[in-house]
Amino acid sequence: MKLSRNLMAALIAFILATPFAVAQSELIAGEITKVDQSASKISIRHGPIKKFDMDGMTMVFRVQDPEILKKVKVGDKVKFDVDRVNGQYTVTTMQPAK
Ligand SMILES: [Cu+2]
Repeated sequence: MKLSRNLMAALIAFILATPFAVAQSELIAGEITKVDQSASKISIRHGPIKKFDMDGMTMVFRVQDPEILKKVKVGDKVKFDVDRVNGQYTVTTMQPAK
């Protein structure tokens, strides 16, 4: 009885902690260096991207939604998230950095 209660407590702690860990590592810091509306591409000088084991660099990303490109301009500091879509690094969300 005591063991299963401890197990339950551990499980609950794990479940509660997990979304926070994900949320914290989610967004990447970056600065826009080029916006290409017609190709739906954007160049970003970005910080480290842990999930792709990537250091900071400037590189070109696809964007999932072209609307993202209308809200940013060269020089903007942003927070964004990236996924691999059909083998291409693709920006899925972007917001102004505070
Ligand atoms: Cu990169």
